[in-house]
Amino acid sequence: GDALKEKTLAMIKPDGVEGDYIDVIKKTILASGFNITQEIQLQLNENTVKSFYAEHASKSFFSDLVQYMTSGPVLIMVLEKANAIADWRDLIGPTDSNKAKATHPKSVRALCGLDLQRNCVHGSDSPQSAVREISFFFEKSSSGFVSTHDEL
Ligand code: DGI
Repeated sequence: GDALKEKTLAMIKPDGVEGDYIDVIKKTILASGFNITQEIQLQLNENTVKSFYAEHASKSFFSDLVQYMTSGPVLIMVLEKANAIADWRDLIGPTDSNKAKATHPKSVRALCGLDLQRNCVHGSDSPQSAVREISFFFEKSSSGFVSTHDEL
């Protein structure tokens, strides 16, 4: 029932949108039993990406990550089902798309990702991250959920 349902944040990153993978990824999501309860297409700006990925601010790849994530539009979705957080992480596969191709050939990153950085999709990695990331992009209003960012 509803009480067992969990929400996670999914994102189709710029390489996934650019590569025309939105339809196939959404079909995979729905065929795997998730409901897409919210979605919005956004062009992220530098400050938004820096804040979203704040935990990686000290990493050597941070500036590349910010440049990549602002290079084109993204599609952000809230996915809902029982065990949504772990199941979406399983479905997308390892961070490195090349590793995904080798070890998880049916995963989304194996099918749509290009390399370690351009891995086509995001998924929240824990219940804490899911709550933070969903409220980063969406807030509840009298008319339901609304985006906290400007739609494209
Ligand atoms: O939760 P994930 O997206 O699987 O991975 P993460 O939170 O460790 O890293 C966030 C994103 O940063 C990841 O999707 C791609 C990028 N990234 C991670 N490690 C590296 C990286 N990019 C580069 N260029 N080099 C890395 O070592």
